[in-house]
Amino acid sequence: MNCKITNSKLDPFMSFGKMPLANGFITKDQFDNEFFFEMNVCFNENLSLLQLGNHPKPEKMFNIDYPFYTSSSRAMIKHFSEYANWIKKNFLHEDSKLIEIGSNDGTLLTNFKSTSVDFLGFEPSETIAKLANDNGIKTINSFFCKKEVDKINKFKGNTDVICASNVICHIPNLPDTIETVDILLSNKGFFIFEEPYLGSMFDKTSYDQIYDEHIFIFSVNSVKKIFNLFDFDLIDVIPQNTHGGSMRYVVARKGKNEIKGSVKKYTEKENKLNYDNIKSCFEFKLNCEESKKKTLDQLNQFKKEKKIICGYAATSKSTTILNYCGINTTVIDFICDTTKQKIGKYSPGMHIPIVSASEFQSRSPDIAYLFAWNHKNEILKKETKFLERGGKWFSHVEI
Ligand code: DWN
Repeated sequence: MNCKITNSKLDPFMSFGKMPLANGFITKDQFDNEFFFEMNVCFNENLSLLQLGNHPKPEKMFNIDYPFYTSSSRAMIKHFSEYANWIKKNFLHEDSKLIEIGSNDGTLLTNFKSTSVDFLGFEPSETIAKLANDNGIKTINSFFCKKEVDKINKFKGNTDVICASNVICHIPNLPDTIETVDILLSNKGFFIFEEPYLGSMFDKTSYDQIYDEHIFIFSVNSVKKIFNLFDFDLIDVIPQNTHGGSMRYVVARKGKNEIKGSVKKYTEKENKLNYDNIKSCFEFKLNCEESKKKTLDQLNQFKKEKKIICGYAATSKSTTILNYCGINTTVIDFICDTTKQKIGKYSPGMHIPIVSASEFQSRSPDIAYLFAWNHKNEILKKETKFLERGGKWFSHVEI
């Protein structure tokens, strides 16, 4: 296995075993032909970078069937409206150009519709790109990569902000992405992206952040080191509450901006906690094993008590939990979800039926495994009746 940035040889520090596609929700007739890969995790100490050892090709994951829509969470719609306002206020002027990588259904870009900013999204899923275009958000249905830049000549060397959210960690050929940013970004432009944060994952033992699509789990040290290789500076980092703990990174051409104190603050904090070296990975591995045991003990106890257990939200993360812990329909009867593309299908690998959110009430489960624990506030607020009638929330992370 080789580092996706430096090509140096890496040995995995842990394996989660055979994993299906995290968003590979399937029908019954597809059970026998399901795709699996061995999900190993490696750490490049030179870059302080946690990454998958092997993974499916991007085209296998992000295609016409991709079923995740950013707008599926109201809290995330609000977050992206605030994120857009922050970008407008700090980085844009009237004639600015802006590109979003992996713009999904346009939840962020829609906030630029009423401005004079010339904006554009790149989205590889045909269905989702079409939805965005139908809603008036100009979206190129493609991966963001060097071979696409000739289609957008006016943006070359002329883009003030290139941004992304929960996307850069999905791109195995990150060097190509950074070189594409280099071609498109203006001399004084900014590359801004936010991603699940390694420190939060280690803190919470939220190992379910690791799945096929999350090729990298970034830290401040790793982002700083990667971008330095390409003549860019990491100039600011801002922690975010989204997705169980994320970090927003602001990157600019080398030497063009003052580097804010936040970068030093977080690199030093990470160094103290060994997040910059493999020691923390070994500890994380032990924590994952302990978490798996605890989860299974608790679920088995619920079963002994004859409780009906369901899953709440068929998240990508749940694919890791269910397959790593070996939880199938003998434990969880169904998973409810709001996404119409998932309802009526079965969960990847463990084949638990996905049902509509309305069945959460009609089937009266005793226990709900909150797979979207990152949307806890939003979900608990709308599901108050569940607790009132004696239901109990469960998760492997503290909720
Ligand atoms: O990086 C990624 C993140 C940002 O989003 C992707 N690789 C894919 C996706 O990950 P996820 O599936 O773990 O995302 P969420 O946002 O934790 O979960 C989304 C799912 O949860 C959707 O299927 C909708 C469902 N959901 C629900 O059923 N009821 C969500 C909410 C808020 C709800 O109330």
